[in-house]
Amino acid sequence: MLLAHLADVHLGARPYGLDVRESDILDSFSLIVDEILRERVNVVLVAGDLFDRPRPPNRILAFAISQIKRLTEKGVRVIAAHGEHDLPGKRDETPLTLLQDAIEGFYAPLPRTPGSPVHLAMEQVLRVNGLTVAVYPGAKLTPDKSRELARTLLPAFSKVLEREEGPKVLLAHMGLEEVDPWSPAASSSMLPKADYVALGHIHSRILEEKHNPPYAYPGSLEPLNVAEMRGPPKRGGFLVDLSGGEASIQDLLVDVRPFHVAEIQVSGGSPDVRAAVEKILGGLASRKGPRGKPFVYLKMKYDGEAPAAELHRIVASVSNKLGVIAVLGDLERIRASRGKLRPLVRGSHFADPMQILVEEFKLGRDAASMILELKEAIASEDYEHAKGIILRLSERWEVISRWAR
Ligand SMILES: [Mn+2]
Repeated sequence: MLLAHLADVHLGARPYGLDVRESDILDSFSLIVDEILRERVNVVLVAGDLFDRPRPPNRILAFAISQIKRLTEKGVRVIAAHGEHDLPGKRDETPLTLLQDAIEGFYAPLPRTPGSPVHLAMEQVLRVNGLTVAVYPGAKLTPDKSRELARTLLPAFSKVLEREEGPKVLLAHMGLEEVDPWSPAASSSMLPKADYVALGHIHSRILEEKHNPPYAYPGSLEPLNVAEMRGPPKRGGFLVDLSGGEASIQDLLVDVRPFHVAEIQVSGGSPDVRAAVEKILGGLASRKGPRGKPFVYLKMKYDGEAPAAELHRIVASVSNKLGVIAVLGDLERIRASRGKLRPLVRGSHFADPMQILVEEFKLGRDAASMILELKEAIASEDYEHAKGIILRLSERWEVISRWAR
């Protein structure tokens, strides 16, 4: 019994508003499907956030269908848990339940009827190709409610899994206390006895092979923001062999576009900026990978008169010339003689709302991303979801205001 474990693929995401980064994510998914087919995997587990949003563009849905069918048509079974990004706030079909109805061999169970935890757990347990998979139901809940759900549901899963013969796994999109300081739903000691626990939600790569049961987070398939660009560039999933007594776990990796975070400090006019940007990007341009040009996130401290739009133009033109994909992600204006000025993010043609919230409103990135999520929810008239975010924000407000620098 060979499993592939993926999570946090975020099909449809467009980091920094770049078409090329949206395509990178799709290409990486298709490459990992190649790997899965090559390895002759029996079952693929996707631990949530297959999609970046609950109503993905139709072309993204079409892409997902075609890739999943490459697997199911070869007899590979694919089981997905729901992540918060896959869940519309209102009562509605999710993209995963649509795929389940459309593709034979793809499963994404969600509870249909309310019932006791054990009844619910039973409904969420699948038996596929000789493997028992308990699929933790995704739900948009406040942190308190999600902890409450985990407290009742995880023991119920334990009971149901105890009765099963053969290899068994838990598939869940959930933060654990050991690895998630922000909104953990449970601790690793609450995990049911299983041969492997396939998790998603945390975007960094974590493997706790010695824990009983062993659990892992593959991390996001592609870095979705600058925070995810830090750390080792290993991206992909895990290959889990359950043929022996215990899980034997290996990396199942894809080469992604090389990515770098570069910081420069420049003073003077446009020619000085151009020279400095040419120097730093020139040094990185040669670091191509199998996936081509590197992606560079540039942070600039600038002491000079050139307007932000001009700085963005310089970065764009130098990147073109040198064959890199670079964005001026952070711009901080400094003036040596008169101390720090407020960063000028207005008037830039690259108006990153995240940057505005962080730089202008001095919010932490987590708070900023919740506010952006709230904006999206309201724009898509997803008031249930909006309500959930407001509750989360209000519960965390003290923490958030302490984060403000
Ligand atoms: Mn995610």
